[in-house]
Amino acid sequence: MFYRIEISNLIQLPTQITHLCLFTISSCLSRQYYFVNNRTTWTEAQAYCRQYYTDLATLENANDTSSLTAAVNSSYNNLAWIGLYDDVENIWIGLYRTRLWSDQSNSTYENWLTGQPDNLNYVEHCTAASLGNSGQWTDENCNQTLPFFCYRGEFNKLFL
Ligand SMILES: [Ca+2]
Repeated sequence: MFYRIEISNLIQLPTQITHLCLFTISSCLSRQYYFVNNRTTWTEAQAYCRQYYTDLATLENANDTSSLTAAVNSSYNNLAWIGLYDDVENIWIGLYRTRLWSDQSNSTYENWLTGQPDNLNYVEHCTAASLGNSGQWTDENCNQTLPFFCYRGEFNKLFL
């Protein structure tokens, strides 16, 4: 079967896509998640993900959470690091408490477990997904060693 493609469409389409991608880059980018079953601190996990993948996992919506949890062998049902962390410098200078994503994403998605984040003993500045709780998040001490999630960014096939 053949589809007739108008030349004018071929010329216009890339311009529209460039526009879309410039203003909503995340809509062009899909993240493939990888579970790394080595226990490390959050900072070590970040370095590993940046070396071998793109970065620690960023999540933007419930679909991402589904993809993330699907990346795990079901035999592991505890905590694993994701890319969200506290902007500790701002806390120390008394401004406000802000969380950032390791890859600088501006995602505002939240998926906290009930009662979290609680910053227990004032030392919990990193975020872990609880695989026994559908991937919901808890704040944890960054020096704790946990498995972690990396992602590799791929442009949507739709846009290629
Ligand atoms: Ca906590």
